[in-house]
Amino acid sequence: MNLECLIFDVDGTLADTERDGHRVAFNKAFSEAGLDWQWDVELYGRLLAVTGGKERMHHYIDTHRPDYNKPDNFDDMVTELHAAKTRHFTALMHEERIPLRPGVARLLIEAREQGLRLAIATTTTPANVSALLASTLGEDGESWFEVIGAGDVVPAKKPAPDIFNYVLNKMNLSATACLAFEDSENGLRSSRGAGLKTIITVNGYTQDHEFSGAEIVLNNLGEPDQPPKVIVGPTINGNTCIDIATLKKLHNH
Ligand code: XBP
Ligand code: MG
Repeated sequence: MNLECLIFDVDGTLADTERDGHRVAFNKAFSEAGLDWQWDVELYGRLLAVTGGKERMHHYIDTHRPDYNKPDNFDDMVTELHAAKTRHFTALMHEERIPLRPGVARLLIEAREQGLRLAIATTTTPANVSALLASTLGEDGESWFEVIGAGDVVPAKKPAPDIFNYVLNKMNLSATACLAFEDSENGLRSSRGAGLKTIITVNGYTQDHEFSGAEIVLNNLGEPDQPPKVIVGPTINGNTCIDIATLKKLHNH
């Protein structure tokens, strides 16, 4: 089966958005609302076990704040807090402080040159994806991706496979014609659940996750002058970075 399409997760995979993007935006929304909820770097790492911002806030209150008396309209309050958080996150992206991870732009450009199809499968809100792509790839960045599966478009977020299945259906592709790119255990469970071979690039929050079932686990995709480190998986030729030729080999493996 030929490799036809690359499907990317966003948070932690395209860019390291969690610690200095999402976490900061949540905290801004909380203090703006007069709440004493503040998520430090370490706590946020634990809260990442639950994907989705609204789901994460519910999880925080349920597991970390037994002292908090939920008002009757708690669900609406979380929805409002989440809208404020999205506003803060997109504003942060427009400040252009969070770059794409090593090798991401290079690989996307090469994929486009070689006629591969590109898509996104993420739990984050669509506006966040648009803001990140515009700030890193330019105003037409979103148009590089044929389908952007994001947020509440499927009811069950990662680790459920639904968002990857949604993208495959929209593109009329079988999983065997694609590779997925993920950074986390929840992401890998989701992509594998949809039958996708998966490339993992770890980050500070996910380096100790369980990645069995991945084709390869790397520190990042690398650049020609900055080869990636293979953490688990086959050696890639010499000093090369992850390019389309390497991906085709991993896909046929
Ligand atoms: C990303 C997430 C998202 C963001 C927050 O997971 O878990 O929930 O942290 O996004 P993945 P929203 O990279 O596996 O898709 O606040 O917009 O929900
Ligand atoms: Mg991720």
